[in-house]
Amino acid sequence: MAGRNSATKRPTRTYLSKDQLATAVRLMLTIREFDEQAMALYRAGEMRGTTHPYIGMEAVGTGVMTALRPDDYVTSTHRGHGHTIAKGGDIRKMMAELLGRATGYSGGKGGSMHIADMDKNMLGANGIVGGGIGLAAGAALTAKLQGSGRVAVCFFGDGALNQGILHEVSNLSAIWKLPVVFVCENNQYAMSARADWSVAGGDPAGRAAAYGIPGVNVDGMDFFAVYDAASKLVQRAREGGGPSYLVCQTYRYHGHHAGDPLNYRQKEEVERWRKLDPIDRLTQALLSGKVLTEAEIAATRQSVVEAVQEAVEFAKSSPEPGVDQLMTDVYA
Ligand SMILES: Cc1ncc(C[n+]2csc(CCOP(=O)(O)OP(=O)(O)O)c2C)c(N)n1
Ligand SMILES: [Mg+2]
Repeated sequence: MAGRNSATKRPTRTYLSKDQLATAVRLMLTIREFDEQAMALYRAGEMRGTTHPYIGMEAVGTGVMTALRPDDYVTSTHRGHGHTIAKGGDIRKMMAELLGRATGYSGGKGGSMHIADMDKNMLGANGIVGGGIGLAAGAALTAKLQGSGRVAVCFFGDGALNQGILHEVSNLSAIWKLPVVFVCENNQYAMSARADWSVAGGDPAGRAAAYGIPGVNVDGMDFFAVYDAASKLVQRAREGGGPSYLVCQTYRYHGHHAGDPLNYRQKEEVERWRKLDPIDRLTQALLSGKVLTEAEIAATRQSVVEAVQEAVEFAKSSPEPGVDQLMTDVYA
C-alpha cells in the first residue's frame, strides 16, 4: 500500500491517499463498464459461450484489492472480471479472451472463466464452484514456507459455502495458520437458489468460530466497510495470525449469466439493492468529503468509457487462434 504520507483522514477510520481513492473509483467504473460492454457483445451474438457480470458487486473486489500488496495472491471465481480488473489485469487481453481472439489471456481458447494473470499474482478465474479455495490455501502455504510475507485472498460465492472443500481447507488453514483470507461474496443467489433458503446456520461468518478463526460480516456495497475489514484481516494474516472469513453482503444487478431470463426474483428486491449502489456511495462520499470534484469524476467516467471501447476494438480487430493452435496448451 502506497501513499501513507499524503493520507486523507476519513471519518470511517480509513486512511487512504487521494490517489488510492481516485484509483478505487476508476477501478469500480471500469469493472462496471467492462461488464456492460461484455453483456452487449453477448447480446449482439459476438461472443461464444457466456459471461457472468460482476455489476453491483464492485465494492467487494475493489475494497479487498485496495488492502493488498501487488505481490499478494488472489484466486477468483466464474464471476471473475471484477477481481482481475481490480488486481491490475489488462482489459484488452480480457476482452480479447471473451471474444475468442489469439491476443486474449488464454490465446482465445478459454473464454471468460479462463483468465489468469500470473504477473499480477491473479491465479485465475475458475469454472468450478469452490475451485479456487484449495488453490488459495496452496498459495498461502507457499508464502508461509518461503517466509515472503505474502497473503492469499480467496474469493468465492454463497453457492460455494456448502462445498466440502471449504470445510477441509478452512480446517487445514487454521491448523497450519496459513496467511489466507476467505472472502465470501454473498450476492444472495447461487444461480436461482436463494442463499437464505440454501445456506444453513444464518450468518456464514459464524462458521469461522468452528475453526477458531475470526469471521466478519460487512456491507459489501460499501467500499470503505470492505476495505476496513479486509485491511485488518490481511494485516493479521501477514503478521502470522492465520486465516479468517470475510463475508460481504452484496447483490448482482443482472442475471447469473448474460442469458439468464431472471424469472426468480422480484423487481422490488432489485430496486432495494440498487439504491445501495456501491459506485454512487463511494463517489458521493468523496464529493462530500471534498476529496474529488464533480469534474474529476466526470473525466474519469469518460476515460473509462474510452478505454473499454478501445479494448473492444482491439479484441474485434484481433485474429482468432489458428488451426495450428488446436493441440497447444493441451496437458492431458
Ligand atoms: C462444482 C460445481 N457445481 C456446480 C456448478 C454449476 N454452477 C455454476 S455457477 C453456480 C452458482 C454459483 O453461485 P455462487 O457461488 O453464489 O456464485 P455467484 O454466481 O452468485 O457469483 C453453479 C451451481 C459448477 N460450475 N461447479
Ligand atoms: Mg451467489
